[in-house]
Amino acid sequence: MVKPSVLVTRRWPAAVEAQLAETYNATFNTSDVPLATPEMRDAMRKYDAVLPTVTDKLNSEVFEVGKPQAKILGNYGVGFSHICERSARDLGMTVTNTPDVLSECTADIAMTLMLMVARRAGEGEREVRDGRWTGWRPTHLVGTKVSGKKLGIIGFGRIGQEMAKRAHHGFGMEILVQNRSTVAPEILAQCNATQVDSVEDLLPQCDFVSLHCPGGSANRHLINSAMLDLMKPDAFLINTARGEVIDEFALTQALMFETIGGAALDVFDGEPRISPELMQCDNLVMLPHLGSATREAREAMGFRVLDNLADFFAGRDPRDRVI
Ligand code: 8YV
Repeated sequence: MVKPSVLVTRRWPAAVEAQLAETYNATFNTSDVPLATPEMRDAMRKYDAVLPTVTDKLNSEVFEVGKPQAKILGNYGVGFSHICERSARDLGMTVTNTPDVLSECTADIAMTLMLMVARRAGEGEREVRDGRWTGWRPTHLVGTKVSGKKLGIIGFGRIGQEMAKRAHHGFGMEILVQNRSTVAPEILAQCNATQVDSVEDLLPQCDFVSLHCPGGSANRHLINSAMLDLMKPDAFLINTARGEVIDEFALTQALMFETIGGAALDVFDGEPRISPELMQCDNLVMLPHLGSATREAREAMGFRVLDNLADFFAGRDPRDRVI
């Protein structure tokens, strides 16, 4: 049997690339530079499967190729708001993602960000490296205690639940949850969490708010200036979900006028571009989209894509089919 042809749009961990090369007629983007729209359209016409990541903007234009050769998009990552869902559906394409295997590591990064912003770790590191540290004093870089505080989690899927476990069992935090559907009582009970009806209900009550909902048009600017106004003046906002969930202009205002305590972001609207105004905010911690960036998670994500491809090419419904 001829091996199906697959295009891998970015470099993946070596062990996964080796497996892909063995199983498929695989083409790798050895330059690791994101494909431009015309190249992505060519890929749709040419390969049986295209394996994109968050850096591939698969908007409706990319799908305007008549009858594509590609029947499956095996996305490397759990979020897929970079793929135009309607176009993929209209063309009858299958889209899969890689849930579960990155939940713990992404929650670890959310915890990292929460601790860093509360304890002013970014400011401290910048001070030490700049040679500005003049020594210990009782009033130096005094932050906010995390243990025992109230954490609001927006989006209580797999990553949100992992965050709740860490915060509740590790740091004795009280957990409030907002989720689009009702969360099963036994899931809430694992962290003694309480579900509230809306984001508006959640925000005024919390010392920390962590975003774990999907991106895309449904949640674009979910956190806007009206929502930021509902937060306590000393509360912190953490985002490891998608950049578009926050109105970054409104966040910049809130940080500059100190209407909230601070923010910590792993994702940005239009990343890797970051607005110069956001860069100026000292009460902000920023990481370059590191949520799933561990050897373990990145390999597991790749092998999960391989599982999905194996199912698809064997005529089975892939376990992680999202479209
Ligand atoms: C991935 C992520 O590394 O899985 C996701 O949705 O945000 C990241 O952790 C990235 O999206 C890879 O495509």
